[in-house]
Amino acid sequence: MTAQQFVSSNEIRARFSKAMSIMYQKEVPLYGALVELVAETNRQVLSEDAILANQLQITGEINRLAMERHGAIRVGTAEELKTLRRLFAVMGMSPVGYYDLAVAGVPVHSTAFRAVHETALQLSPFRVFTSLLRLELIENAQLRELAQQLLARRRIFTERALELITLHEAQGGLDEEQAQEFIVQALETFRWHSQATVSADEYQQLHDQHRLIADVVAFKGPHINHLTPRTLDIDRVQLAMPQRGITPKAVIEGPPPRNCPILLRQTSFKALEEDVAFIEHDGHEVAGHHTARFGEIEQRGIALTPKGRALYDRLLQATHDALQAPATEKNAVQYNQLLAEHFQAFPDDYAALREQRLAWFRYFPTECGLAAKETLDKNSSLEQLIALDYVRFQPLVYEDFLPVSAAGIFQSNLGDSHHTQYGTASSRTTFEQALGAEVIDELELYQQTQQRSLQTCAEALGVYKL
Ligand code: OOG
Ligand code: NI
Repeated sequence: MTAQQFVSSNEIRARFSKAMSIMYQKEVPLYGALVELVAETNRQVLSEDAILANQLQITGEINRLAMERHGAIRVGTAEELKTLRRLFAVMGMSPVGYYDLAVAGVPVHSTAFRAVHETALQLSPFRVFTSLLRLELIENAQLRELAQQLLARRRIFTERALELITLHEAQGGLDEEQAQEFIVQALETFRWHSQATVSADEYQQLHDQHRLIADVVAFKGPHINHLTPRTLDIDRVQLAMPQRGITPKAVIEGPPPRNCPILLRQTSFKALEEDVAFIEHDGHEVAGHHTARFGEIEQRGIALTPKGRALYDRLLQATHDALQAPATEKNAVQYNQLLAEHFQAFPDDYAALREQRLAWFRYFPTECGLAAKETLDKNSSLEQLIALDYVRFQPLVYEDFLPVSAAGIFQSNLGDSHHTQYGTASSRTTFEQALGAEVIDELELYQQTQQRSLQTCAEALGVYKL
């Protein structure tokens, strides 16, 4: 079979994320209502803000606006995580970044499976925040044993999905029919099962240890726990949610509203209480509830360099220190004020962000630059070309997650009663061993994308080096 007959991994990812979205909207109708609200708000923003509409056009962002989504799952064993890595590889998704959530009282560590090249991201930005439960953090030995047994017993992938993953690895791709089948089979792993694999009593024990543990251990598979469309105005959607019968979390995670958005702002609606059936040891079912699945929205801004990120982390920490308590409905106004005050120290125009090397950019040759190609000094520097308006820059969008924000999203969906502090040090190496691969350093990816855009400019304008 030749490579031409294979469906591209970008195409499989795009189709898969669409199939997942349809499945989730059916499973959680309130998520469908959120998607509608976001689409409406995006249309309004674009019609009001011509500059933004134009910028999204230039960077090609406009094409992926409606499909911008991420999801999240939680798995229980190294074996499950390893196989997920192979499954996501079929869709051109690699593990990027390491997130330690134990420091925030959530007994998991995580990575994000996503496309890494800007062209692939443009075709489908879909990514999956994937967490591995840290069983060693369950203090009760008996309960830990029960969790291990339950996890060892379950099979979260269909036989056919596993065969198709192996086939993909052997032949280097999947043809049309195989790709279609793969999407159907892979989706099964993420489906919701209302029938638990434990008795009501076992569920309660797991739940009492940590709600997240019950969510990972007590079910047949790692159901997708939320999906996330992209909004152009998160504050507007946050305000509009209650009018649609959607209850948002208390505060938006991440930086405050800005002229030049940085990193990632997120908010979610609270997880729904859903009917489940527990299975007693004599085989009969008992009705109960489980609360895990929700909907989220995100607004992405420019990716920050290590220097910019250090400044972000410092200002966010200072905000939390000043609030002296977790952000809740009660202190939300105060939190937002403190956040805005502290972030005044973060430059809010792209030229300053670039000059101070706080953020990553993509560079584009201008029409007049291209027209001047023949007469241009081949030794021109980037700054000279920018001053001549031969080169312009656009923000490079942040494609990853933020550990403090992720912890906030987890916590708002786990009930506010859990603020356990775990003593055990996290370990990226342990995570990578479970994953069976190293996670990619996201900063290198941004640097490479910026560098590639400079290279393209240099070639287009015929200058030696940028
Ligand atoms: C993942 C929460 C983190 C985000 O967007 O930061 C997350 C989870 O609840 O499993 O999705
Ligand atoms: Ni999320």
